[in-house]
Amino acid sequence: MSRTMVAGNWKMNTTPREGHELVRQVIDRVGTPATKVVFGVPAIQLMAVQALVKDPSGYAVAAQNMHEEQSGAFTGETSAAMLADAGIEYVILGHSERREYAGEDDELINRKIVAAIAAGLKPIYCCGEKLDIREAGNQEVVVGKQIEQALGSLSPTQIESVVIAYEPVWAIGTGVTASKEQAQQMHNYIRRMISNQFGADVAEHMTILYGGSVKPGNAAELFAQPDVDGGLVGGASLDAESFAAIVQAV
Ligand code: G2H
Repeated sequence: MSRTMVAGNWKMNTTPREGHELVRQVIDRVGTPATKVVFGVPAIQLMAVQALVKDPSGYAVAAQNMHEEQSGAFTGETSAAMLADAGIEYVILGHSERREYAGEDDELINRKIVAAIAAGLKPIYCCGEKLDIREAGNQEVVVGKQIEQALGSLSPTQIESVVIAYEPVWAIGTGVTASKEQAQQMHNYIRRMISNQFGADVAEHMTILYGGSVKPGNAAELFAQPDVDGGLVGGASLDAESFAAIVQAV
C-alpha cells in the first residue's frame, strides 16, 4: 500500500457553509486522487464533511483533537469513540498550536494516541522543534525525545495505525519552509528511529508527512524526497485551487 497522503488542517477556519463549498471544489478539481486526501476540519463540520467525502474514493476526514478519556464529565470535549462512530478515520494529535495554547505535552499526547487507536482511529502525530532548538542544532535530540515519549510505549500493532507529521515550529504559518534537504534529513532520522524501535518493516510502511508552509510552489520538491510521503497543509488547504495543486504534486 502506498505511503503517500496529503492532509489539510483547516485549524479554526471556515464556517460549515464555507467548508462544504471548499470540499466540493477540491473534489471537483481532483476527482479520484492518486494519493490519500484528508480534510482536517473543525469539530462542528466533521459529520457533514464525512458525508461529502464518501464518493469518490480516496478521501477521508480528520478531527483536529480529541479527549484522552473514554467518556465522562468533560464539558466541551469529544471522545475517540464519538469520532469513530461518526465514521471519522483520522485525528490530528500533538499539533504545536495545541502544545502552545492548550499546554499539551507528549505524556498527555501519548494517552490520546493510545485512546485513539483503541477506538479504531488513526492518529496523525505532530512533532517538531522550535527555532532556538534548530539554531542550536538540537533538532534531532528534541524531536527524538518527543517521539520516544509519545510513541515509545506503543506495541508494533498499535504503531501501524500512526501517521507522523514532522512540523518544524519555525515553519508553521510563517511562509518559511524547511528546505528539501532539511526535511529529508529529519524524515530520515524519524524513519530510522521507528526502525530501531519497531523494526524495518514498520518503518518502511510508515507515512511521514512534512508540515510547515507547504504551498503549490514548494510541494513537489518536498514530496520528491525519499522519506517525505506528503504534507500536512494549513493555510494553503483553505484555497481549493492551492490544495488541489498540492494533492496533485504527490
Ligand atoms: C502547520 C501547517 C498545518 P501551515 O501547522 O499543520 O500549517 O501550512 O499554515 O504552516
